[in-house]
Amino acid sequence: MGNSKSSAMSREILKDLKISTNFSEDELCQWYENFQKQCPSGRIAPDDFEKIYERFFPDSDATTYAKHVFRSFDTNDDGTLDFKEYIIALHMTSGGKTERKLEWAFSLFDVDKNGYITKAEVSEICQAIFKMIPKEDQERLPADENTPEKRAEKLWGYFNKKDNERLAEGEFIQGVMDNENALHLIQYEPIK
Ligand SMILES: [Ca+2]
Ligand SMILES: [Ca+2]
Repeated sequence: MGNSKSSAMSREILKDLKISTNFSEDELCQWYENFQKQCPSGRIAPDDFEKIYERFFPDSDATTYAKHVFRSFDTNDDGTLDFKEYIIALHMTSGGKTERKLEWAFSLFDVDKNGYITKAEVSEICQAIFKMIPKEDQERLPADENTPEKRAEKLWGYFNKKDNERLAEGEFIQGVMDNENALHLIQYEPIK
């Protein structure tokens, strides 16, 4: 910071990202260029992030969900997203690997970042996800999934835990992999 070289990506970060994401150097440089253009300060603030979500999901209330997604991407907890966090986020949420997406989903549900998911955290994220579903789609949901409370109850049920127990990452991933229905409950996309 305070250095005019801020427009170039450091070799260290480039090397780091190549290893952790398998994106090519060309891809990373292209993304970096776009990132710099859209975000000259080099940091995405929570407000900017929420605006992006609002633009993408005009028919739903995306703010709460956007806040949680932001928190899950802000791995160093400094209240902004830098280029590295942005690319890791892109890597985790796009592309094919289900397990990688589930690792991210775990961090989304682990609201207080203590490495475990509680039933209260499941409820909180189910509320946020529910608001992402457009009103008319909400009305078409199955009777046992048409409120955030019912969805949280149903999702928690797949993990075979008591209400006061907590879920580790491996248990969360396994539970979702074993139950196709759990997979759709952790997302906001309309079903089929
Ligand atoms: Ca950060
Ligand atoms: Ca937690």
